[in-house]
Amino acid sequence: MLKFLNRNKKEQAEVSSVSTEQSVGFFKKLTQGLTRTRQGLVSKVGNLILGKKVIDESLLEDIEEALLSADVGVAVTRGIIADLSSQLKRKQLNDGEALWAALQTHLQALLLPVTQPLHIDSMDEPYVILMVGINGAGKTTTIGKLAKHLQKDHKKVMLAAGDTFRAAAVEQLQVWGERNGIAVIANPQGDSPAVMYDAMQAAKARHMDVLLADTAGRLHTQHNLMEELKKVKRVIAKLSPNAPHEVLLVLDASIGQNALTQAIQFKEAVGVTGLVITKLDGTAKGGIVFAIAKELQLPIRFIGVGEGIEDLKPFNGEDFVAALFAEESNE
Ligand SMILES: Nc1nc2c(ncn2[C@@H]2O[C@H](COP(=O)(O)OP(=O)(O)OP(=O)(O)O)[C@@H](O)[C@H]2O)c(=O)[nH]1
Ligand SMILES: [Mg+2]
Repeated sequence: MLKFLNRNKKEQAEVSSVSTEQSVGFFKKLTQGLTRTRQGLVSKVGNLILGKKVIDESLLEDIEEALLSADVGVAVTRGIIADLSSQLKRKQLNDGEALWAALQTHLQALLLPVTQPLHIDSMDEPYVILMVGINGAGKTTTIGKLAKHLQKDHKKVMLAAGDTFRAAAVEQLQVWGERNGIAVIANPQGDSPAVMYDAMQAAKARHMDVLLADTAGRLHTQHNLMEELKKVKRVIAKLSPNAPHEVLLVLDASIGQNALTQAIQFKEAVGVTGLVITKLDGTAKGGIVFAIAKELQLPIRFIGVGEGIEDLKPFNGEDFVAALFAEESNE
């Protein structure tokens, strides 16, 4: 149905940012993963545009509603509509195709500043990545996927079982360790700072490139748990002054605007350096990525588009928007 609006879009995406066979598969997976958000946001907007002969303010109002219902957020939506409205006044949006293109351009521009892939370029051994976030956000799963991603990049990776609260947390991480064929440092008697101390020493002794540290899920309101996280950071820094090199906040996209609130609170409490947005598959609230980009101004390092080991993708705003606007495939 959106074919005329998407003319050349697929080809463009494949030429501009997707050149190798591997990245074609990547783009396909991303497109599939974003299906529900595309249906809730882009297809809705596309249908609105298709139904109108003239582009006018009332169409922009309908688009505004569609953006808001996909969790794009008030601030981003206002910005987009104000922009489109002024383009309309300047007679730059004469047809549906121009409006469609303007919307994509605006969305891509929003994601440009937060498209900053994780580069593990430190001379330190190991490069330490601390995973934080609320219960069930996807921290442990992301560690499992990230370990795979880093190993493909020829990095030697070790895991630290820093979630000492939940009964099955260590076993869950050990399963990911086995899947990746890598060591998991745990300490059934110790608290999280003690585990991290052991893991740092083990990773140094075995010349690991990267140490991925799991932590227990927590809310910013749980004072003792937030203090524990600060202590974990101090223990790591004592053994390696620049570490942790990255504090990755894992956010569940399916909780929509709540993810934004959590992120603001974690950022203030523990100094987040990057984001992972999980569960973009199976949610229609993927528009939250735009709100997060605008409000937090933190690099979005990776996105999760499934539960499998391959379902973590380095974030790229241009690809993300291209996948959102891609034609529905029947494959
Ligand atoms: N569909 C989908 N599910 C995901 C994704 N990431 C994680 N999950 C699922 O979300 C659930 C929670 O993931 P965990 O990794 O255990 O979350 P956690 O943040 O470690 O949770 P706690 O340890 O309890 O704080 C699991 O069932 C995962 O398989 C994703 O990108 N897509
Ligand atoms: Mg966990």
